[in-house]
Amino acid sequence: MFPRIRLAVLLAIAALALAACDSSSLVSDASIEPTTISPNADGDTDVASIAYTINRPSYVSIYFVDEMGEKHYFRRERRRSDRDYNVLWGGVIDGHVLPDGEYTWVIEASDEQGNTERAEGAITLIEADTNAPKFENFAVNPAIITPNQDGIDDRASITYWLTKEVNEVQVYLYDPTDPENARDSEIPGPYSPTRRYPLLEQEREVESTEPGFHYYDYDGGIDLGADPPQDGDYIVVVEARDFAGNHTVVTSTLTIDNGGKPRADIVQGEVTMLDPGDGDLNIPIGGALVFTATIENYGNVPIRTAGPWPGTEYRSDQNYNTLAYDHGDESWFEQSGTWRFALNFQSNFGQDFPFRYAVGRRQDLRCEMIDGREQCFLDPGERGLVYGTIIWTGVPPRNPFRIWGGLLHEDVAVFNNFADVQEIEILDPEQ
Ligand SMILES: [Ca+2]
Ligand SMILES: [Ca+2]
Ligand SMILES: [Ca+2]
Repeated sequence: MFPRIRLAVLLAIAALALAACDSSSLVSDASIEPTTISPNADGDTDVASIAYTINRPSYVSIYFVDEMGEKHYFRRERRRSDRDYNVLWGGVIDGHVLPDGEYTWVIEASDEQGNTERAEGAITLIEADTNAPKFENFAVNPAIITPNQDGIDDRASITYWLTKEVNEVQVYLYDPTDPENARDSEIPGPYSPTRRYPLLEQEREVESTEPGFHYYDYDGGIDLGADPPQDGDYIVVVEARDFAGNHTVVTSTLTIDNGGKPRADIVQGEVTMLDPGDGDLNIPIGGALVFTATIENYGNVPIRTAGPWPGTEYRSDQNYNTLAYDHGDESWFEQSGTWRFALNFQSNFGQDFPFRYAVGRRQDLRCEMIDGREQCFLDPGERGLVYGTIIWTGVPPRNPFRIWGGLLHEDVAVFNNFADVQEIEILDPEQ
């Protein structure tokens, strides 16, 4: 008797449960508030609050149907567990504010069995700011850079005119072949790479978010001491989002080649100097000081150099600039990014490091024509031999005096300054 009653009760409960299940909707209590919004970032009814309840685990889409019947998806088939939801919507779909008009909002839920239910209502958009920011005259120049501080194509300029004030601007490079940047198909909306190389705008009066002309000077970060991104093809991205939520992206390409921090030294810091007449460091007026040194490129990128060439003779009243004039060779003047070995001395009241030389003989270097000019490089791992002669035409104000070597990276740094300091004396036979 008892078991039979129990079975009947159980069956009744099961039937009730099934009935309840069938009759309870997937989505309930859906609403949007307010039903008119003005998405223009003026702080007044810019966003609507969308509330709804999911009663069984479902895939939920939220979209807006315009007067032409076109669907604009805000959420698409997102997996949702059973609970209450509340989300804000400011009129933005895929980075663009929808234009003014009457829309039908739809919240659509589908369960695992393929049952689909909808809740819907009306929302009106007025005074919508659909004026997306624009980057006019966006340009990346040149398209290939060699960020290695040799003064040739070390930097790219990225320029554009921003048409309106925005909330946020981002400018960055990314490597499209980097697995870290693989597109996640689960994440909707604009592609957003994970590993970025952000660019900083030059300091200037106009903030990056203000309308007007903007200029980024990109050197791979090398002047700040960072190693540039490894050689390869990169995508340059500039993106902005205005206060209403309009999002604009422009892209271009930039190739990095031979990028890296140049590194070179005077080998063992050694500079051999002597009076070739008798091998000491006492030099009669009109006599010579000869020197030799070896330079090694121990970095990963070529270093650029220029004459005067090893073997060049300087008078002590000359310097590399006067020699450049005398020889009519403008590559001998100071040049940004050029490496030269040089001698400097105490009480030298002229040009700093007046006696400059290429960091090797021609046979130590690789020379090629670039933009119509011959350029010479000491390649990574190579050594260059430097030697030369200084004829002392007079007695310096300080005598005896110290003289030493240095490795100049012109307009960047002096390396190995005070290498092998030695004291020499100029002898005046009249005294
Ligand atoms: Ca508003
Ligand atoms: Ca370069
Ligand atoms: Ca001597």
